[in-house]
Formats: sequence, structure tokens, C-alpha cells
Amino acid sequence: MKTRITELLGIEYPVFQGGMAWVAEHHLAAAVSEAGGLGIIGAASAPAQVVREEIRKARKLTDKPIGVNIMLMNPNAPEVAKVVIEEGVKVVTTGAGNPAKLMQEFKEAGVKVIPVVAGVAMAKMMERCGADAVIAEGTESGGHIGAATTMCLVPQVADAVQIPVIAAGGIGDGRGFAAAFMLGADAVQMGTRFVVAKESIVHPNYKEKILKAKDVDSEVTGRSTGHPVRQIRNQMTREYLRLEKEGAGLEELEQLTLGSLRSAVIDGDVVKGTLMAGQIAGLVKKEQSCKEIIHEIMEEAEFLLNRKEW
Ligand code: TUI
Repeated sequence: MKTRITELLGIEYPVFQGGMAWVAEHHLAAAVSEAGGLGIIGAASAPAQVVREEIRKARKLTDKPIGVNIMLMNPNAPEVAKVVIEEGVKVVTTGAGNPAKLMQEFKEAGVKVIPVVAGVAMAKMMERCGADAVIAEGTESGGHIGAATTMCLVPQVADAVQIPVIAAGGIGDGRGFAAAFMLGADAVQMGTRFVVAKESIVHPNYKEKILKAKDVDSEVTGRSTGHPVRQIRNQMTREYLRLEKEGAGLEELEQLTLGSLRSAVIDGDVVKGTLMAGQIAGLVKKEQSCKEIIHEIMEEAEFLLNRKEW
């Protein structure tokens, strides 16, 4: 399937894997790229040197294009950007902030920049700054989220900019893919479905929580702090929301989540860990290889998009 995004990046299928903190390491990113999508290494809060090693390890597993996601709340983001350029990565996505300050450096190095946006104003600003495309991420997503839903955000962003739009948030199968294209997207990005991929290093306990999740099992913590984060409900989210209701300060809340994503992903702590996942978790029912996931979605989407009768 050819779209402006497959042409821009030289990939086979218009499917990105989200740059998820702790989850999107070299095994997952390489498997998605090897399957024809765009695998993305999530730099998150990792030191720049670790990101360099992740890029090199991924390259040993695939010679197809691989992206890096730079999380802009990380004070090391400029250092990570330098590493990405030095390692010859050709596509970067950014999240949780405004990448304007890094844009010129990337453009001069020939790196394609694709910021995540949660609203139309930010999408237009990114286009003016020279972004090659934008990822319009709805509030259905896991992790750090904006307010607008994918259904409302994607067509409004698609109307507001000329550059290609990648839809993210709430997409987990071929129906979601087809819907995103109907809304004006040129590609999709998925996170939750890839968390449970066979190649994903996420602890089996965390995977099981996603596989058993129902539609209503996610919760948003951190609304009171201005950093809303979607995750699967557990003892920690209940405690967090109780403290927020009682007006707890940032410091007390941060105590509860310090290292909690790592402990969920690596140690499988599903009681006190942060189980970031999107609302689509309820739809994700089996662990499959990245190749199976992408092929299944593309087959279903192509059938739906070509169908003559409804
Ligand atoms: O970044 C994400 N999702 C994330 S980052 C993350 S790491 C983290 N861990 C613990 C607590 C908090 C974060 C986990 N999930 N998605 C991309 C995204 N970007 N969603 C929303 C935005 C966004 C928000 C505001 C992008 C731009 C923006 O603009 C603000 C500005 O500076 O103008």
C-alpha cells in the first residue's frame, strides 16, 4: 500500500510503532521495521549513550529504516538529538513538548522530523517550523495524553495542514486503520497492540493485563498536575486518584510513581507499577509476532477500504 508516508520514508506499510518508554527498545523496533512498518526506539528518559547503543543493536537486526522518538520532557533531549544525527537515523518522532528548537539541526542533517501533536494549533506551528509530517494523537492513547479524541482530532488536523498526518490513539486492528484513512490519515501509529507483540520484552504479567483488559479498564492519573497519563487501573492508580482528590501535591504524587513504569515493564509489578496502555487494550486479545500483527491489519484494512458494498 502506497501513501505519502510510505514514499517519504521508504517503508512498505504505513504503520508506525509508538516510541513507548521502556517498551520500544531495539528488539521491538527492529521487528516492526523488518515486518515493513516503521519501528521506533523510544529514547524516553534514557541517557544519550544508551540510545546510541539501542540504535546500533537494532541495526544488527535489520537494515530497514528505524526511527527514534525523542521525549521532550527529558532534559537530555538535545544530547539525544545529537546522537541520533551522529548515528545516521533518518526519521525522528517527538512527544510531550515542542521540538522547534531542534528542528534546524535535524533538517540540516537530513533527518525527517515528525512531531506528535494533540491539537490543530500545534500541528500548524509544526508545519511552519518545517516538520515533514505530524502524528495526531488522540486521548484514547496510552501514556501522556492530550484532550481531543482521535475521531475529532485527525480530520481537523488533516484539514489544517498540507503535510501528511499519521493517526494515533485507539487504533488496534484493520477497522481502526481503515477509519483513520477515512478521516484523512496517511498512516497510523499503534502502541498497545505492539506492547503484547512476541518480540516485545515487556514482562508477561503486564502483557496479560492488556490481554485481559476490558474497554473500561483504563484510568487517567495526573489531571491535577497537568500531566495526564493513561494506564490500566490497579492498586497504584486507585491510590493516586484518591490522593489527587484529596488535593495532594506534586511531590507526594511523584513518590507513588517513581520508577513505576520500569517496575511494570521489567519486573512485572502489576500492583504498584504503571501499566501504560490505550483504551483499545480491550480489543487486543492475542500475542502475535510484529509480522503477523501488521499483515493481519493490512489485509483487513485493504478489504474494508476496497469493499464495494456496506
Ligand atoms: O509523549 C507521549 N506519550 C508519553 S511520553 C511518556 S513518558 C512519561 N512518563 C511518565 C509520566 C509522564 C510521561 C509516556 N507517554 N505522547 C505524545 C504526546 N505529545 N502526547 C501529547 C503530546 C503533546 C502535548 C503537548 C505534544 C505537544 C504538546 O505541546 C506542548 C507545548 O510545549 O506546546
